[in-house]
Amino acid sequence: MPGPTIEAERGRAVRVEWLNELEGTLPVAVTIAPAETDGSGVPVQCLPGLSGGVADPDTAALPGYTVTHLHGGVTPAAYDGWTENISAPGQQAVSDYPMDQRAALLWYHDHVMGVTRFTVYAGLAGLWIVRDQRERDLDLAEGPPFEVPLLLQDRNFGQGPDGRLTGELVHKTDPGTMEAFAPFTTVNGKVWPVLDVQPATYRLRVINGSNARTFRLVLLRDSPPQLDRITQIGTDGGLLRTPVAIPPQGLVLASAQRADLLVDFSDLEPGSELTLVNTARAPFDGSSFPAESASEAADLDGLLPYPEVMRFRIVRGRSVRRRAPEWLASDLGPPSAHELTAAVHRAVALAEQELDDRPNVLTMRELAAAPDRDASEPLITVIDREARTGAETVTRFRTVAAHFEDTVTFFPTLGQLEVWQLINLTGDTHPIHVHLNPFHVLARRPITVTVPEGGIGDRETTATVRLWQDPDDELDHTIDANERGLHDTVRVNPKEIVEIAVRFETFSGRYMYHCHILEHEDRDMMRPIVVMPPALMPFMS
Ligand SMILES: [Cu+2]
Repeated sequence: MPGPTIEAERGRAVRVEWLNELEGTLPVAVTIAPAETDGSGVPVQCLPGLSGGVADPDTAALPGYTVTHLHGGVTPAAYDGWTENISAPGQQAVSDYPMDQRAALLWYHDHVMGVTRFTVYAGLAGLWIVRDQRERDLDLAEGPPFEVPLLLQDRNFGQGPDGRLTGELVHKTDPGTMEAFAPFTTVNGKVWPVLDVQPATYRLRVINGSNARTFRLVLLRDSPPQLDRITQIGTDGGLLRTPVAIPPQGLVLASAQRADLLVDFSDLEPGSELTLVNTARAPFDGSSFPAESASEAADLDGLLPYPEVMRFRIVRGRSVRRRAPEWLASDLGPPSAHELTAAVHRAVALAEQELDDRPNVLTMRELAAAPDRDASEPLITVIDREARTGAETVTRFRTVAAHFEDTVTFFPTLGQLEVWQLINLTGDTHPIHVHLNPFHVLARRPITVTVPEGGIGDRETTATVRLWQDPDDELDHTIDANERGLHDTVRVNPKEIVEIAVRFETFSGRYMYHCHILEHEDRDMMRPIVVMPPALMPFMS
């Protein structure tokens, strides 16, 4: 873990024969612990072992089915890894990746319907780097030793009778938390590793490959934060326009998000050490934590027993400082006002349905305006208020699809700009991933959400969304400087609408969008989209 890193050159297609040679059954003990805390009040997810849970027999018997998705790849639909196009052990799938896309850090991972949280946790993931000449012209580090990919994941392990970790992977949830937030952070498959670095500028390609955990990364020397050493040059979709500082509280990466960083170790004496720590509580809801307190980030209630991620140890070498180029890329302008007006607008509500005896179900509820409503119909009512006059505008939406297997309602036209509103009705942050083309984050808007008792039904949604900030809401709902690039995954915080602009280009067909918290994706926070060429649209009944 991770799988082999694939390096591809922009414009040179890559064919991969994905041979499923998995033997045996899922090598993960999956359990729901009987209680949220142990006898001394420690949350069981902070502890190794099964915490009194029984290993689930269905997952223990699960053969190695796979379907591979290249996350961030601009890939024809047939090769994109549709979640139900599954290979059994002994079977194979051939995928052609055109690689006609910007240089970026991508990753490939399993996407099997209903069990992605287990297959990725078991290790079916790897990195994929797309290179291009423009990056070379900028003289950015390429390959070892100065370019280092870092795949961050949280993992838990079995515990023997003597208290030692057995090394067996454990996916543990509890009756109050349906996501697995494992206590140990691994980097490229190793718990809390140490990387020897020369006194030089390094290019770190960081990706959060965790099932559910969000990281907010802070670099420490002894204890003061060292965020000034870090310059961010790229995101999910490759280079930003210009280098940016990371946010003052640290670099936030939710599941599947990536950052391309230049980190300056050039002034450090051999023997010095820097530690990378995580200050984000779990489940993550966007709430803040000052970087100055990062050395005290451990928080059992926040399911963060060990903030440690990794250490950098300075070794002897010639001091080489590379400054970030002033300009990085000019090919990622956001859409113009005119394009936005002409765009197709769609709305999706992120909803969590509480269930008594089973883990909650999360869904992406596709909405349609309901001017013809009747008074008894369950609707999402969106209220806007003009600041000056107080005049209110009311729009009502009905839910037209919720579960993955509900009928398709999103048929984007190939080449046409789309604006999607992602309305979060839940209490947690969801990293929403769209397959095929990367998007721009247009806006984050604070909202006040009211959901009546029973408002989130199996397919019906009743809620009121006011387009102004809840007085109890302390989030600032801004777009960070490092979010002004191209993304394939965006965090949608509680009490927030995120607007994205996406243009599906080059390839038509059936794709998906979903929450990248794998426990959410598997428990139905995923929907199909069908991209259609404009010439075929008149023939769609
Ligand atoms: Cu989610």
